[in-house]
Amino acid sequence: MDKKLIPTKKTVVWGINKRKGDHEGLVLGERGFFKLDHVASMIWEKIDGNHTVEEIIKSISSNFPSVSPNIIENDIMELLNNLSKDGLISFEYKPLELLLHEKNRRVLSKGERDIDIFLCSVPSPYPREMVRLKLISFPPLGIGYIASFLEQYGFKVECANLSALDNEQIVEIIEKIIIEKSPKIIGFSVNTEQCNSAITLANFCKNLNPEIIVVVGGAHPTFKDLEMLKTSYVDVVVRNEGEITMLELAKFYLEGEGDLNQIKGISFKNKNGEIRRNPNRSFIENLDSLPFPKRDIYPFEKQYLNFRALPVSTSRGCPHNCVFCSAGSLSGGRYRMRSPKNVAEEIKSLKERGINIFHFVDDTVTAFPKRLMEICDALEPLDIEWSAESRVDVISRNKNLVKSMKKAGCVALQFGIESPYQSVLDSLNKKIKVHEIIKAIEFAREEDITVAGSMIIGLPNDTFEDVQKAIDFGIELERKFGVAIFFGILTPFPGTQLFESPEKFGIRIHSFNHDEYILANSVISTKYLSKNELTWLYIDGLRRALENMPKEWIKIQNKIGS
Ligand code: B12
Ligand code: SF4
Repeated sequence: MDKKLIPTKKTVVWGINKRKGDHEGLVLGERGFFKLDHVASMIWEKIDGNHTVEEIIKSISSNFPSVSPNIIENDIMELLNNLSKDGLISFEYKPLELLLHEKNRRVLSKGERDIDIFLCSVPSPYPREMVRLKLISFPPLGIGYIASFLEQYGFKVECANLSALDNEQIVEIIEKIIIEKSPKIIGFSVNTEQCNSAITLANFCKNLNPEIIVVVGGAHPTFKDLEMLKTSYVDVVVRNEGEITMLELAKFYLEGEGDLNQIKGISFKNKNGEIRRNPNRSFIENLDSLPFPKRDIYPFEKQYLNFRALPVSTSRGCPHNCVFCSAGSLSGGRYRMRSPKNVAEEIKSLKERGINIFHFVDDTVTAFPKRLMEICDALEPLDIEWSAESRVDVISRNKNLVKSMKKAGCVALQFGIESPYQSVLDSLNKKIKVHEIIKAIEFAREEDITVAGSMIIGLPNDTFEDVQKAIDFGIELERKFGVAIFFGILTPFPGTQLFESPEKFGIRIHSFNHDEYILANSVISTKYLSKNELTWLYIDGLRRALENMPKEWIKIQNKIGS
């Protein structure tokens, strides 16, 4: 083994049990959980994508001065080889930053412009192997909507989902697009965990062409506009919805029309380098007025027929305001819906292109049962399959709605269960009842709809024992009803009440490194639980949930993909 190689974890799911003073690790690999002893855990912690094998050996040796360095070196190499054989680490991965540093600064000659705007969603720090599980490789809708809107006005736009590519491919595609097609604007779609990658890539683009305009939008920049602009690689932040704002920006930068100071919904740096935040833009009320989103998004344009499910959005926003979720503030509390006819037309047009499976990405597609009934009536003759997320309250009160959903092709539903304790649900402003959780699951299962439920580890006021009992509750739902349970650690995303006032909920935020905001490792501690205890409880919950995962869910997941 070349000691200059950098070993990198292929999983983000691991934890060390420090509660009882021991130092034992538990790691989730593709073939289940692996236990790591004391020393192996120390080595595992060093495998962070930044240390070479040589550096890891040096650092571990310094902890054991009385042991011969040769023995330590051999043991470490053997362990690394075994971890690699078990599929837990890889040696080929190069961090994006490293790859980009290897590239020379290149200033473009001004040529003909092939495209006006390049839009992409950026990679997350998740190891690329997670992509193989198709967790993040949907063709994204946000940039798809903006692209088709801009194309209506004659702008030439190309899109890519960089989340679905490995780092070498990302560098290659960005270079190719910027050098060969010379777009004037590059736009990045950014969630919190992707914000560091977005900044790194923005820097790379500016190096390739210092005149390119970098625009960022999406859930993270909407609330962290100043943070993004301070990096100096970002020119404009688009807050909230992007279609109309991006059109005005395109007109300004490409046609010299308008004035940045007058474009609503942007934050930007003016000529003097001062940061300006313009007033908010109002939300689009008539969603039917938008063109259907562009679906030809690299690398999906040729492959998406083989892809498992295509995302469709039938509404925007959420009328609720749960303290851990940014859906309410992202949409300014404005819930807007497409007409059933408009939704059916889009699905029909995709069906004509050979697509039969869809995933409704709405925050809550069931908010207005009457509209959903009408959508179901329109979808029934199309003979398609679909999945969606829903609140439990609506489903628990509408058995007929569930029947119609089933007839219209609904094969899977995901419910936000969050907690089995009524007082905790109330403190989250979730506005659901525990009995509604059970009822909704029963109704869906009676119609043979596969059910997944998400639950949160680390809710305010939960003790170690409370969380263990909450996990028991989730496992019981798996065993009794065949529900697939997914746990996530409470994470204070920008735009949530939890982020704005953590102290109100007895939460301490320990890390503002957004790479860590992935729900699988803790960035907080609560009144009763430390950061490590939360991670450990999460892993324990995950392990038990996977052991009891209904086979039916695995089948449906292979079909739907998320
Ligand atoms: C579908 C979805 C997913 C899919 C994404 C698939 C894909 N490739 O599209 C999957 C399941 C993979 C996923 C995963 C996760 N998700 Co998610 N997801 C969503 C969901 C439900 C819908 C997204 C969507 O398509 N919306 C419809 C489109 C039209 O809206 P949009 O994307 O917001 O885009 C508009 C604007 O934001 C803006 N805009 C967006 N990008 C850009 C770019 C530019 C240049 C401009 C100008 C404007 C702009 O303009 C668009 C059009 O108006 C949203 C909730 C929501 N309401 O948006 C959560 C949401 C985005 N997800 C969220 C989270 C937390 C996650 C996960 C961390 C959860 C997890 N660990 O499992 C991961 C992280 C993945 C990642 N790498 O970032 C949070 C993000 C919070 C945050 N601050 O980061 C959201 C907001 C949910 C919530 N309410 O908290 N997610
Ligand atoms: S958790 Fe669900 S119901 Fe609550 S605000 Fe978010 S999307 Fe709406």
